[in-house]
Amino acid sequence: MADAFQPYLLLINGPNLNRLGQRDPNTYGTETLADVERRVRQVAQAAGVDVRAFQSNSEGELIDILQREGPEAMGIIINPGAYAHYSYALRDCLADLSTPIVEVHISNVHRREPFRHQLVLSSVVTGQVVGLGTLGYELAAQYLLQVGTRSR
Ligand code: CA2
Repeated sequence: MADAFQPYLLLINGPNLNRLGQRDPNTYGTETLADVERRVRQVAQAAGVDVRAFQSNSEGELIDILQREGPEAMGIIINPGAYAHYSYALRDCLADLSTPIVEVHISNVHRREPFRHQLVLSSVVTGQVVGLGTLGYELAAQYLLQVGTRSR
């Protein structure tokens, strides 16, 4: 007999976020990516939901993961890194999904360099959490767990 389907959140981190906690604590805090993934897992597991976490520095790999894991996910948390500012390929990929999506930015990109003010994924995501540090990932998970539980 086939296993019962286990609901999961998809947690995606883009380029350079593997370096979280290694430098620039004033901008990105002191937590590592492993810390962030652990915190999101704790929130999800309390609701009986798994987390599939991926980080990649490559745009194509991010798109492959989203195409493969996105359609069946209960929700997607994505910090696209700098791709958020210019990747129309990632935008097309997210626009193709009907899964709820929360875009997270650790720093308040609107208070930083002008090139970071443009967020090209805005109109294809459900919502954004910007500038609340790594807590933003946890808040995104809480939102997606509530929305997903309602629609299940
Ligand atoms: O604020 C965010 O979460 C960003 O998505 C982070 C990206 C940046 O390009 C975006 O404009 C805003 C960069 C992540 C770089 O992360 C590092 C963290 C620590 C050490 C080195 C890189």
